[in-house]
Amino acid sequence: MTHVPVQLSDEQIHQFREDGFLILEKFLDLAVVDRIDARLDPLFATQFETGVYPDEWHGRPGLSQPTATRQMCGMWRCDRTVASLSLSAEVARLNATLAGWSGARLATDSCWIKPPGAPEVSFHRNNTAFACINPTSVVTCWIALSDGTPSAAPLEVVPGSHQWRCSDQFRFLHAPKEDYRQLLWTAAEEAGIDQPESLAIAIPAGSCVFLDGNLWHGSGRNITPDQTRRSFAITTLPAEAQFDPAGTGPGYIFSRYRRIGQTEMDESFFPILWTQAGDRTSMLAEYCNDALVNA
Ligand SMILES: O=C(O)CCC(=O)C(=O)O
Repeated sequence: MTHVPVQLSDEQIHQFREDGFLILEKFLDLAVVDRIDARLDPLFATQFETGVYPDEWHGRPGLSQPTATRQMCGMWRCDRTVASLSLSAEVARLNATLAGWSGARLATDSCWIKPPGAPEVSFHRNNTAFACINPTSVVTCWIALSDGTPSAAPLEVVPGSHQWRCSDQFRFLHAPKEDYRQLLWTAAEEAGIDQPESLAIAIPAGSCVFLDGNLWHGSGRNITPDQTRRSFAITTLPAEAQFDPAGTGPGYIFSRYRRIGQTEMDESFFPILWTQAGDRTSMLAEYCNDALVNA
């Protein structure tokens, strides 16, 4: 089945810029959801179709606590079925259109699987992980792969918090010992906001939420006895993004891809997915299908 391109209205774009997020119901066909979802467990069982290991990996069945959140980043290089969604021009076009960019390149992809009992994910802003890149500006398309419920650790966002003037630093996000909203409280105080309110987003499988890179978000404990919450997120940068010169911004995983003495971002790691002018990194056509063109 072919995915029908989504036409974002001016109102939806305005809403994204005002609130810092936008929900799109029924974004993905359930056949695409199932195809991507079926690849995740094999990846956590170290079955990497391309032989490449991911950039980041948290929660290993058999080694970690059974309730640990399973998160992996940079999965598109490990598996070409996953890549067919991560590298889709459609997601990149929507991310770019909401942000007002003329093009988008992949920053990273990531899955977040929270089994019953999974602990909290600390509130954070995605831009913080990209501080070594200029502009430090990402948009994430977070896609529900399972039907969300209020008790199964839905994604929580703080509407309007992308506009706060506050600072923060990259931190480990999983199973915090302190209140998972602690950094949120600190940021709100710095921004002069009294009692910020978060909104839980429990959406059905195939629906998605776009997140501004400065929006504060996180998720609570999965308190259901039997529901695993599964999701997949695609994060993009503006097409023209470059590394800051070495040493000028904290790098986390991404600065390892900075070439010595150069600021250009290598398209093998940060491919151009969509531009208004119709550009796309040429190797993508060879690497995999586009899940939303040949769905
Ligand atoms: O799914 C979650 O619990 C957290 C997701 C998240 O932080 C992200 O996609 O940036």
